[in-house]
Amino acid sequence: MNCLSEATLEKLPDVVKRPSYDRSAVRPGIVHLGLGAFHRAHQAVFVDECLRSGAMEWGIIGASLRRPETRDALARQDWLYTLCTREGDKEQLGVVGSIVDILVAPEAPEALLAMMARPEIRIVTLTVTEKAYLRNASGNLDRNNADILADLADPKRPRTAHGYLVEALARRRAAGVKPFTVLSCDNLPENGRTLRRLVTEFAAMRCAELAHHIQEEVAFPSSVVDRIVPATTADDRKRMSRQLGVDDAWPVVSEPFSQWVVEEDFPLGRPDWTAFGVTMVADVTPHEMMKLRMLNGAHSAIAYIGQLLGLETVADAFANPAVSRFVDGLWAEIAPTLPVDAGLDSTAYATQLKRRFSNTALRHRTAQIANDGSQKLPQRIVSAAIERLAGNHRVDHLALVIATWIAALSARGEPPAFTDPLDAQLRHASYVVAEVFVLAGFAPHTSEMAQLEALVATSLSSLKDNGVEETLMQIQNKGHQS
Ligand code: CS2
Repeated sequence: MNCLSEATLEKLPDVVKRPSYDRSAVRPGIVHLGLGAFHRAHQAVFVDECLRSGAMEWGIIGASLRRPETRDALARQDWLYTLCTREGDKEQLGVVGSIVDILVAPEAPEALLAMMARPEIRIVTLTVTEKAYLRNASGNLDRNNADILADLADPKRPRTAHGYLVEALARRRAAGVKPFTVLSCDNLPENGRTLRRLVTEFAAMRCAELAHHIQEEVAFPSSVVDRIVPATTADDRKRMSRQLGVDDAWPVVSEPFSQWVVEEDFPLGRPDWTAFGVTMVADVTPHEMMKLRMLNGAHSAIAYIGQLLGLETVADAFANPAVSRFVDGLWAEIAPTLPVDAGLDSTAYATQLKRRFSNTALRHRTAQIANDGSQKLPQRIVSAAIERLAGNHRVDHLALVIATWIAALSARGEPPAFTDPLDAQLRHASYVVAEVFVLAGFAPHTSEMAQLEALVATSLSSLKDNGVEETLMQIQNKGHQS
């Protein structure tokens, strides 16, 4: 079978949407760091819409910070790939053309730095995942991280996103080129401000003046991204290639829903995203809290409970009434912690989430979401629990999510079904609650944190003594009594 490429686009079935623009006329305007499936199903699709409207100066140069697979697969396809959106038995295929080149950072650090320094690059977007922000237990830059130290020693061959951003910004400054806007698209609270703080801290280890320049001159708008994008499987690839009539070695699968809320701070301009469904705001905080706590918080709960009950996907787990009732109880604890003045409706949001979590066509594996819990739970679960405890409110469900995380970590087989950057230390600590709290940086040690730790320990004992289903049932009954 021929492979997907510019040459085979015209052979695709009529129902498949494809780039309607002349891709040879697209000029790069964005560099994206962390070229995973999420970027290709989200930001690249919004940019594709802009290119369709004729704004040809916003092509994306994708950069993989680690592995070459995406570049290797897409190089044969003129960087084209298919996005398949699925819900129930509805499926829509479209070819995305907004990525115009891919660099693999470890192979070509100089090429990536040179690209980022070019004046026509006005935005650098990132999806590098929570752990790549390299925060220590207090949320500051982990100055002892081996990659950070390597980037300080050899700034021309960075390993970290911080290293690339700082070296590229230094080169632009030296050449009198205005800084690009840095747009974080990771699931972190205040992702732009957080990244600014970490990058400035890193720059200060190189040069105080450079740190000052970044602090004062570089825009780091925060953004909230949302689209459920499970890892693509071999079955997906086969199915799509069959439907396309050509081979696509690297397609992506997602739900139809897609949301992007972005703070308006782009000194060098930006694509006209608002015309294509992006919400531009002055402050993303209310959207961010709702998304991180309601969606991602529930996702983590479903992932760990699902792992403990042997349920493979989110839809499988959510179809279990004990799990969906638990999630309702969790949302009831979370909703009052959300800002009220932004006019966002958490009840309508929860109703929409129920439908999204029930999408059986996605096969979003609980093991995939279970990864990196130590990096995810602070903003998804712990912060809401602490706020509630400070107001003397119950946190049974929030505490149980943390307990299921610890239980699922200790019950992983070999090879482990999911991993965590703290694995070595967590194993060493034998998954004892107090030690896990310290390692995961669930600190500072306030009275609320001590209370939470005690509640998690009780929940963990219940999981061990009574089993998962019985514990879920008990929590439900407690809710009715209180
Ligand atoms: C998930 C997210 O893997 C995870 O931790 O919770 O990737 C989630 O699917 C996205 O944030 C949805 O927008």
